[in-house]
This record gives sequence, C-alpha cells and structure tokens, in this order.
Amino acid sequence: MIRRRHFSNQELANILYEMAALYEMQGVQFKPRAYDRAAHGVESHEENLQDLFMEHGEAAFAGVPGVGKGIADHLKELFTRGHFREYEKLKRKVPVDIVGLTSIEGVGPKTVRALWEQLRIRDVDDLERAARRGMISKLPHFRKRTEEKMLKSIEFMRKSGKRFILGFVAADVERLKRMIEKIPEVDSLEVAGSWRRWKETIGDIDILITSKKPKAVMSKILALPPVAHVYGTGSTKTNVRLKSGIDVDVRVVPAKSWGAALNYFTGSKPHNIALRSIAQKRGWKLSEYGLFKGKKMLAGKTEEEVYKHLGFPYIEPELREMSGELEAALRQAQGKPPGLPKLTGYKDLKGDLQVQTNWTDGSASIEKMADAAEAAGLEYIAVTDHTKSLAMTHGLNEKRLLEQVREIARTNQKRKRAGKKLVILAGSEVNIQKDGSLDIDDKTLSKLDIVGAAIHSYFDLSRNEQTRRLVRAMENKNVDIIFHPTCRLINARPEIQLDIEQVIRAAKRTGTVLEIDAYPDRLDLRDEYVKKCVEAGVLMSIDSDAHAPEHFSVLKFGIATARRGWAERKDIVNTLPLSKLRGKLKS
Ligand code: DGT
Ligand code: CA
Ligand code: CA
Ligand code: ZN
Repeated sequence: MIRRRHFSNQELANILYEMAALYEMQGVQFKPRAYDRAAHGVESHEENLQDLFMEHGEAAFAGVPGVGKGIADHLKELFTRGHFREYEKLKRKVPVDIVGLTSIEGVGPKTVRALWEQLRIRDVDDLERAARRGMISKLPHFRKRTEEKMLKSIEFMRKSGKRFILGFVAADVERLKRMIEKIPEVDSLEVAGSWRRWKETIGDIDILITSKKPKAVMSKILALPPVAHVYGTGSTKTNVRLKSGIDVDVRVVPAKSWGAALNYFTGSKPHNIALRSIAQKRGWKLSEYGLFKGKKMLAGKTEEEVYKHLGFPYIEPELREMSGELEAALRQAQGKPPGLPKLTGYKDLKGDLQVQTNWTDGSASIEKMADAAEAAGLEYIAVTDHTKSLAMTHGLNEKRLLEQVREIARTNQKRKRAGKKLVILAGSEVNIQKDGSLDIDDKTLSKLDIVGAAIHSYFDLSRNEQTRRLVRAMENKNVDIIFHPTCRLINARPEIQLDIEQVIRAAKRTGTVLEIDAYPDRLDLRDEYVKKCVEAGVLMSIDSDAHAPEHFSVLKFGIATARRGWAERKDIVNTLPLSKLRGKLKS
C-alpha cells in the first residue's frame, strides 16, 4: 500500500513560494504576486488544508485568502496525486534549489536564473564554491561587493545552524499538539522546553504527557501522519523527527510528578540547576520526579507547589532564563521590592502601530486591514506604509502620503457610519537615509498622527556611524517611534552595529518610542534589549508589521518577547487606549 504524502501548511506554502519564484524567473507577469499571496494565506491558515480538503472537498479553499480556482486546482492535484504538473514542468526548466538560494541575502529569483544559465549553479553549495573562486563578480551586472555579501550571508546562515523560528513552526506545533490530545489514553499534555519559554527559536519540540497507558500513547504517536523517522522509543521516552524536519522529544510521566517534570522540561537548564542547588542546600533533592526529603515527596504535582516549597512565588516560563528572576522572586517572597514584574498580558494590546497596506508592499486595502485588526480585538491601528526611497515597495512620496491621509479620514468616517469602532491613524514608515536624515520633509510629517522611522539600507556602517545615524533620526521632533531598531532577521541577517546603551539614552532624552517588531523572524528589539529599555524607563511599542490581514496573529510573539524582557503594561505604549496614547507621543 502506498501511503499518500501529508503536507503541512508550511510545506504547501513553500511550494507556492517556489512557484512564485519560478514564474518570476521566467519573467511571467502577475503570477508571482498571486502565488506569493496564496502562500501567505496558506501559511497563516489555522487548520491543516489537506485535512480540510479530505473532509470538505473544494470548500476547504474558500476561506483561504489568495487561493483562487487555479491555485486550488494545483493543490487538489497535489493532495490526490502527490505532485502537480505545472510545478514539475517549471522545475524541469530550471532544476535548482530556489528556496535555499533565495534565502541568501541579495539573491532573488532573477539572480537565481542568471546564476543557473551562466554558471549552472543549483544550490547554496554551488553558489559558495563559485563565489569563493570569484566567478560571480566576473559575470555581467555582478559586482565584487555583491559577491562578498553573498559569502557573508552564507557564512551567517551556516553559523545559525538548524534552529527553527518559533512563530514559523507554531502552526505545526499546535497541530501536533491537537493530534496527540485526541489520543484517548492521554490524560494531560503540555509542550515544554524553549517553546513554553517563548524563545525566538526552538531547537526541538518537548512534549510532556501524563497517562496510565504510556505504551499505547507512544505507539499511537509513532503512527501519526507528521512523523517521518523514529530515533528511539520506549514507554517513558520517545524521540522522532517530523516531516517538516523538526525533532520531537516525548516524555510520559506519572500524574503525581507532573509539576516537577513540567518544571524540569521547561527549563531553562541554568534555571533548573539553580533550583536544584537551592534544594540541595536544604538537604532536599529536586528532580523531574519531584522534590524529596529522603524518600518523602514534599512537592511535585504542580509547579506552583514546587516553587512554594523552595520559598518562591510562581515564576512565569518566559522569565526562567537566569537573568535575575530567582533574586526578584526571593525579594518578593520576603516582601522587599523590587519583586517579579507584573508582565504585560497576552490580551493587553489595544493598538498596533506598524501596518502596511496595498498603497505600498502590503496585500490589502486600508479598509481590509482595519477590519482584520478590529476582528483581532484592537481599538486602533496606524497605517505606516513605506516611503519614496524604497522604490521596490513603491514607497510613497509627500504628495501620495497626503493623499493617503485624506483616504484614511474618509475610511474612518465610512467605518464609523457603519458602526465600526476601530480608529485608523495616519502614519508612515519613513526611511532613514545613510546620514540619518529622512526621505520625507518635516512639513509633511507634521501632518501625520504618528511617524515611525526605520533603517532599510546601509546595514554595514561602522558602530559609530550607525549609532549616530539612528540618534539623528530620533532627534527629529516628528519621529515618534523607531521601527525594528536593529534590523536583524533571525537566521538570515545579523543586527546592525549599534551602541545600544547610547541608543536607549537617546530614546529617553528625545522621548522616542522603540519598537518590538512582532514579526516572527524579526522580534526586534530582542528580549535582552527590552530589559535594558525597561530599566532605563524607555517606552516601547509592540507592532505586527502586518503586510496582510492575517498577520495580526503575530502580535503574540512580540508580547512574548516583551515578557521575556520583563516588560510590564506601563512599558508598552500601545497597551494604552487611544486617548492616552496621544499624550505619550511627541507633540
Ligand atoms: P532548545 O530545544 O535548544 O530550544 O532548548 P530547550 O530549553 O528546549 O532545551 P532541551 O530541549 O535540550 O531540553 C528541554 C529542557 O530539559 C531544558 O530546557 C531543561 C531540561 N534539561 C535538558 N537537559 C538538562 C540537563 O542536563 N540538566 C538540567 N538540569 N536540565 C536539563
Ligand atoms: Ca527543546
Ligand atoms: Ca529536547
Ligand atoms: Zn513593508
């Protein structure tokens, strides 16, 4: 019997992204954008599309943004035959690893095509070899600098290794979790490890289960469709690899040890080790089975109980990184400030201050983005499209920006008449130029409700120059927020060189908000910089950087990053209602 292949939504999206790139390489019009849109839609769809299709047939595609008749037919073919002809045909023309190659900075589909036609480069290894021998810079239209950049980017990717960006595998993890929860012999289940601590990347998925029939649970897990390979399996411990390439550790523990095990497998390892030594100092022993005094179990059923016996209040998983949480917890237990922070909650955001629309590189209209934000529970958004010096995004010039201000006013009126509540602010993501000046004049900026400024080029300036550049932008009295301040892309591009302490001081002095961009591969500011801002009393915002209506769902990853940086509600400007937000921005 041939088992039909099962595709995760991420795998489907990757195929569609590849289609977009293949078409773009061929110089085909419109299709690349259509496939990109469909890929976005599939990627952020909650339910697995293949499962939905098996259950509901073609109706499965109706709710997926960007998936029209043509693409639905391709997916249908993929589900029923395991492949589809259009894709194979395109692949035959250019048999290269497009996804791998285009993940190198500065390599787009057109470059992939040129490299294939002139040097027969198929994958990243080929590219690296050619670049090292200086063959790229000898091609027409390629410069020495481009070649050097490619090599740098390849080196960075190799160094970052195989950690998965949490937000990009979240749908797969949730789906696996639901599948295991449905196994009748499973009593309770939690995903522990770095997932539960909301780290920006995870090395693997750690699943903790209680069950009275561990053998049955394990054998049913091995039979789940996403499982690709079994490293080892026993009644308490099983290790597998999923088809998506990520490893899973499964542990079954007795119910009486649940809390101790959850604590142990949530980590972090240094946090565990510290707790263990605190137990030892009292002559006790802490393990994944419980807290023991000799043979007597003192605690272990819940995490709260374990912490309590050790003299601590409950510590949120996001704080368990040994960055001072035990000292703060101890002070709190002794009634001495400062204790643990009262972390920003996952439902605390009232607005989103970075949203792109189809006026530039977003996929949807102002109105559609507003409706989606309102459905996501927000009270306001700022429309912040790119500006003119980012030509590839069709950035707005002064005239278009002012047109957009009027369009936003009209949209607000229209939505208000229809009884909708969310308010749209007129904003901008102004491009910061090499010298720290902005590409939109001050007079125009002063007409906006809110101005975000961001760096999108010259990532390799020296630390001094880069810091001065950003500080100059903050000194502009119209600039309310710096978006994605360090410009890193997780696993793809390092941070720009900044004297972060100086940046934070300048933010404080100028009253500029620093952003936590919540998009999963940005999370910029990162957690440790968030903590520095909290300590310095610098306000931050948590924004989605949405380019499509479904992207508001990424806000939770930004909130997690804020929590990992100990941020409270008072530290996050968009936890405020609109009326109070205005008072926190520059006038
Ligand atoms: P990851 O998977 O690299 O993103 O990070 P974690 O934190 O999920 O680490 P992982 O999967 O190796 O182990 C899960 C948890 O198990 C870890 O957070 C703490 C605990 N753990 C693992 N190895 C040790 C150890 O040698 N000693 C102690 N005390 N705890 C450990
Ligand atoms: Ca892990
Ligand atoms: Ca693990
Ligand atoms: Zn954009």
